[in-house]
Amino acid sequence: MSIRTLNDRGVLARWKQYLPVTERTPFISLNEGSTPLIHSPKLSAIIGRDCQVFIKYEGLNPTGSFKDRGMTVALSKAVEDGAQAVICASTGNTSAAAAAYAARAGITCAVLLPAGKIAFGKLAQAFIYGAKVVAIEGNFDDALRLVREIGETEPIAIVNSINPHRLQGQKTASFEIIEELGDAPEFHLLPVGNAGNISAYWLGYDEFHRLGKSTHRPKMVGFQAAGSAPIFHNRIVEKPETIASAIRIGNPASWELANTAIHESGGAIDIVTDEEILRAQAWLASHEGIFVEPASAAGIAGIFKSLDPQRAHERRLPHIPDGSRIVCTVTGHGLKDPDVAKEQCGSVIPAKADKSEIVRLLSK
Ligand code: AN7
Repeated sequence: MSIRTLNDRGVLARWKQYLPVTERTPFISLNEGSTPLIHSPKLSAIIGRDCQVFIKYEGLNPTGSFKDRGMTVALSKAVEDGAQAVICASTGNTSAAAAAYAARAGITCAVLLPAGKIAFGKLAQAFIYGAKVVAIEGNFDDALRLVREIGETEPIAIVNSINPHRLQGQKTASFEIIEELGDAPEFHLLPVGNAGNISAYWLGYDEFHRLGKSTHRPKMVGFQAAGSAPIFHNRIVEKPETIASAIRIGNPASWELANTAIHESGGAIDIVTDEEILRAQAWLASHEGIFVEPASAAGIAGIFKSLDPQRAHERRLPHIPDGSRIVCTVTGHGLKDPDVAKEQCGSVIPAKADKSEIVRLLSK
């Protein structure tokens, strides 16, 4: 088997005809993408009326989040253009992906992180992949502003989603979904932070629809954390707060593109509270065996919110017709943020190393 064949599953190899690939583009890849689309019988039953819910499990990408899809394209193009170094601001996952793909490319990576606000697993990744990790006094929005300023004067390529190659790579998730379902779903639900991903999915759905590969485009429904919901409130949030640190963003870079996706598709932007996010995270793990980080559970929390009669007056999710297919992207792996899982659900049963005591305790 040739090495080429072994590496033919990455985003660039699989979807190159839809990506900005030239003869000179190196494929900086870790075989990202092609993630599982998992049917959720329990969520389908909870919604009822013949609706089917599918989970796009992006936590199974090489660095544990959807960011790898965009980063393989961004790093490949940066290397093609002769870059020696890349930089990004991040709430954690972008920095993990940038650091890994920069390591793969053999170039330098610098990441600007809001000090004290990065989940432990993501920080560990930036360290071990060998990035220069700068913790700034400020939030993600401050870090992104600084990255833009540094990019203006320094010889370093920005790999945040303001780099259009990122969204190009991320749109391939829509292609995979259409290929697997045989058509686009009726609804697509996902968390929204810097708003690149909802914009990228819309690009992908739109592109495949225009190519005749789907009969329609889904309604795009984004969920922000209640304390970090600039698009929902239509104003910048100066001090965003949420336990879902990945989406603790007050001034999203792709705000306009996300609004286009939402309005053109007939979708919506809604909010979920930290409590709803944590409940959905624990539910998904304990009922479907899918462990995601808190931010990634926002779409699942949105499904539960949409079914709560007490909240009917405040929700924005459009009516879901009978027989709809609903895809919910869960964006990052649960092991990214072990501390939250431990704090929420970490209770042990203390016991002596004694069989009968253990059996007695377990039968309680
Ligand atoms: C798990 O890593 O912005 O709306 O700097 O890590 O495309 O920003 C992460 C975002 C959802 C939101 N879920 O996606 C970063 C960063 C997870 C994430 C989002 C992020 P966008």
